[in-house]
Amino acid sequence: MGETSSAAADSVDRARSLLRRARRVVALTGAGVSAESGVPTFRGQGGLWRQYRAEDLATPAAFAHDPRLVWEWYGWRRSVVSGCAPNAAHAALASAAAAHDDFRIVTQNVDGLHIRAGNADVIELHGNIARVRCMACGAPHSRALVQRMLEAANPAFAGLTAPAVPDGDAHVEDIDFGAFHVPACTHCGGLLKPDVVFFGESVPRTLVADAARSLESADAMLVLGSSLMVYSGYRFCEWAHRAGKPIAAINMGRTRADHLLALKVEEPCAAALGALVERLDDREFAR
Ligand code: BV8
Ligand code: ZN
Repeated sequence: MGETSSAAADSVDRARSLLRRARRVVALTGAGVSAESGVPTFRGQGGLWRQYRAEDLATPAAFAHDPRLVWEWYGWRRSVVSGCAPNAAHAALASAAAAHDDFRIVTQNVDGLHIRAGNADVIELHGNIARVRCMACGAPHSRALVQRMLEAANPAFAGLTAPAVPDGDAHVEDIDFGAFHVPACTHCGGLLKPDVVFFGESVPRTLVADAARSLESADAMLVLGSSLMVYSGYRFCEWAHRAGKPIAAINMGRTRADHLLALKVEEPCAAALGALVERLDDREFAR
């Protein structure tokens, strides 16, 4: 177990006893789970939405206005994520989900690190930047195919990587993105977009229903590394609270659901989660 302060060790114990009584658990994760892998968060210190405007980069209107800029933005984020590895928090969650099929992970993250940590059936509410989808017919396209199409249509961009720099700004060579050709759907010629849910788009109903079913049969909910500022994540806490299910959070700083939490551990996810899940087997109901 990584070092956690004594007060935190005490709240980890309280979270552990809350979990000990739970037969089924749903864990909702956010950017804080990936922070220790080096993936930028959104609203905390150095957060992406503190440096960039989501309205310019992550809404349908932004994409309609300048698809090249949005492609560049997700290309940069993909290059940052591809240089990151899952951390101990992802590993702890993957082992808990592997050992207990009644331990379900629902994530707001689009970095794919839960999958890379071995958690195959994670529910990715907001999509995954490694995937690409057609805006018109919804047809999925493999990253590799799209990369080939991007480079064929944009020889000047071949192999372009936008290394992340400490101030979070992507310094790309001064290439004229105005000449950038956005790839078209191989089925209907529609516009291809990174397979993420833009602000203002709805989270796919099938994902919401799947997550809601898991929450309905759960006895407790964990919130891990999320400010819960985005309603599509926060509403699960409202549902859990209304159904009388206790919610424990591991999060540094305030969350939108602080008033709904049974308890909160203000420690980094990697250390606190390792401690929390190592005893999941002690549960009376553990198989
Ligand atoms: C919806 C993919 C119904 C994209 C994301 C029209 C335009 C604009 C907005 C709206 C709009 N219509 C409706 C909205 C509302 C909007 C919303 O809720 N806005 C909020 C901000 C007020 N919601 C939506 O648009 C959603 N759809 O409501 O559908 C609808 C449909 C049409 C019309 C009306 C309604 C869709 C939301 C999905 C948006 N896409 N991601 C991309 O990533 O590029 S969500 C976005 O926030 C992020 O991408 C991220 O996935 C998500 C959640 O953020 P967090 O994960 O919580 O991250 P954050 O940085 O905030 O917090 C991290 C926490 O961890 C911090 O507290 C930090 O202190 C802590 N921490 C850091 N390190 C650690 C740590 N804790 C522990 N350990 C550590 N080591
Ligand atoms: Zn299409």
